[in-house]
Amino acid sequence: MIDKIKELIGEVELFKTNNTDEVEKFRIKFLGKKGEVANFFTQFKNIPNDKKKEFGQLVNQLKNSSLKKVNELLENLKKNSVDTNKLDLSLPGDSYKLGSRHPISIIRNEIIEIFTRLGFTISEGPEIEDDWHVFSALNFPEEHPARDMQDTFFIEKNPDILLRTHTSSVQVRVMDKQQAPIRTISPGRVFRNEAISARAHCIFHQVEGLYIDENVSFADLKQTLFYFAKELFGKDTKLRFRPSFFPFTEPSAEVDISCTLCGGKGCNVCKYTGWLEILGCGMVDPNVLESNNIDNEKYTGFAFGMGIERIAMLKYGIKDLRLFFENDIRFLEQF
Ligand code: 2NM
Repeated sequence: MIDKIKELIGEVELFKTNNTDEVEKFRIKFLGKKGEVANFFTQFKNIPNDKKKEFGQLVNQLKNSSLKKVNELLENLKKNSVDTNKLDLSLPGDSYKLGSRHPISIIRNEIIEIFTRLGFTISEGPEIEDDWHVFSALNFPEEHPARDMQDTFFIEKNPDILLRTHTSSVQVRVMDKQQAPIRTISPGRVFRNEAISARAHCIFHQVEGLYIDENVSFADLKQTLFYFAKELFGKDTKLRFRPSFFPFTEPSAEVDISCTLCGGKGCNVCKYTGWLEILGCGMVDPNVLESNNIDNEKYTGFAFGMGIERIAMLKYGIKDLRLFFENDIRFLEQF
């Protein structure tokens, strides 16, 4: 009997719970009317006289430690639970911080929407490319400086595997799979081996366009880009074409829009010229059509390419390109 009480005292010491029902079960087991403590007290008269003192002390110890344990557990439960009587259910909840789209995604989606309205499809392709799709199929001569390590990132010093420097490589893949007519734009990330500054980054985003059909002329190119610029920058936007050079187009041009800030009067954004450069374009060089197995007697085409960061900087008045890549929430939540 003495050993049994000692064993129960040990059990009481070790008992733990976070559950109100378990505490009540424990209380009934030890302190209830028919519980262990009451049971031992009724046995008291049967205990031999020389053991009564020790027995009585142990039963009292069991009773006191059980009481203490129950109080402790109830106190704990109270501390850790919310008092629903004091809870004001009419208070407004904590507000969630909603995320927002990255400015590059916003502009890319706007560009995509404008060109899909003109019947262009969207095409995508790999960021790791081979020389053929990035350079050779696009009429870049063997000794063209873009093929230099200084300008292009090569994978493991293999001059055939590289990070695409423009998304025209996607259009080579479209021409592989699809015959003319083709009307597609390819938005995507491109890579150039450049020192990072406020105006340049080694990773940026482009949208390139390709339109191939019978009788496509420079007039079609101008009209398409004119519509695009008015949709993106507003209906009063003027366009200026300046002769230029790209390996994959002939003739080629760079396109300026009238300054979005001063409307052409001259300000520090347009460096007092009234014009801002937004893209490059031209008539697809017949060599490119031939390299891609498109009949260059029957078909002509135009192509263009623009940097999304540059357009976002102009539209939002952002002065440092690096902001697009830092993911500073104070910058991002403004869009
Ligand atoms: C530019 C400027 C001019 C271009 C050419 C092609 C393709 F695939 F047809 F050859 N895609 N994009 C192109 C033409 C890109 O970016 C400044």
